[in-house]
Amino acid sequence: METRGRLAFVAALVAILVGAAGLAVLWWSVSQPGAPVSDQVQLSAVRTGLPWPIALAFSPDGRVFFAERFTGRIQVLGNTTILDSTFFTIPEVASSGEQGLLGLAVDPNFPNSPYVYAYYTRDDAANGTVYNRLVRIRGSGSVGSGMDIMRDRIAASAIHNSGVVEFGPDGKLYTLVGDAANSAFAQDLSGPNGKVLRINSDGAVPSDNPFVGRPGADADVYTFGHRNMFGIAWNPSTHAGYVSENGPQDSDEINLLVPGGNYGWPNVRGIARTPPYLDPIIAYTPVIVPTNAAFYTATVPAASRGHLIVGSFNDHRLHELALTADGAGVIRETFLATAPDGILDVEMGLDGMLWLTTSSGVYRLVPAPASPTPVAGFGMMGLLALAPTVVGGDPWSRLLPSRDSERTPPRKP
Ligand SMILES: [Ca+2]
Repeated sequence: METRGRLAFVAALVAILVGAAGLAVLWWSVSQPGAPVSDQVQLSAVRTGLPWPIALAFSPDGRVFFAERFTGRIQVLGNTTILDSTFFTIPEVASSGEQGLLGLAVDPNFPNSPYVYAYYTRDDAANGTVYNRLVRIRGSGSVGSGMDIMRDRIAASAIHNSGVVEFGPDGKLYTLVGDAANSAFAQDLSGPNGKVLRINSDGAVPSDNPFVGRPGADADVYTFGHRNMFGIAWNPSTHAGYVSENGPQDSDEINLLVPGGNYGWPNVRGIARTPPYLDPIIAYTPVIVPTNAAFYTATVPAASRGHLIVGSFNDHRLHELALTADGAGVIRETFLATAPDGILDVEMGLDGMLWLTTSSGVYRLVPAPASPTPVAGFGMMGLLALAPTVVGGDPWSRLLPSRDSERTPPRKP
């Protein structure tokens, strides 16, 4: 009996140790940058070692364009046999703080309508000034042949330039413009700063823009009262639009766009319940530095379909938001994956996969291979199978400023 009791004690001890080891591996697994948070998908590197690929744009002809923030290059992604190539290089790109080549969009009818749109901070050294610009580059075969200015001399600053450009499901081009560190701009309808702009692809004002005909208003304005936005996404079913917005030391926001809506900056921020200002669907304190976003339409995980996926520069995670039926609230937040560094762009690719970029790489979220059968009830082998598969270091991030110099630098695990 004594021996049996001792054996039982040893067995119990072993079970506890195995359990503790299993939990330790679980903790290790989910706390590692690069470790997938969902066990059904994992990040797969498309390119690493790139100089700040800040924006992706998918052409209907299958090409994938990406913008390099500091070089001004708009690149076309190659494949295993074709090297990446340069489509166009924008000259005189300013590079202080949050400046640079910041946004990229391809015409939805490309190449029949052969335009690639970009937003950048121009270092106009000849005139001793710096400002933001929206331009379009005419495509001619595999290269761009020239650049037309769509919107010029948008006030710039070292911070709060925003700069994301994307076509909406209505075929209009949306441009996110930050307040250029002058918060009064955001409530001033006469100019583009602190606004979401909406224009036709040829630069004309859409006749149904909310401030058309209002004396003194900039007719390109779609929404106002914004601070510094790094992301926009549309629900593919309802066509509702959302922007991600960076607060100061508190109150990052995800906002549901309503034409003509006033999102409060600088008078209120976060969930303020102060009409006429529109509250975000979710606010974050402490801040996460939300970047670009996309509605998830991939097949795996099926439970994530239709959710709003938002990248975070600070915590490197894809935040997954399940929204209420009316799209105006968040039911729950989970995490779809963790990137090896701060996330910049987030897009659904034409291959049906979610793509993201960091300061040095382009990645796709792909279905994970089936895990081996878990052992000992703690799934250690399965968890080990989920260990980071992402390759490539990130030598650039340490050389670069925070996305928002008002803040402490983003946390690096
Ligand atoms: Ca707000």
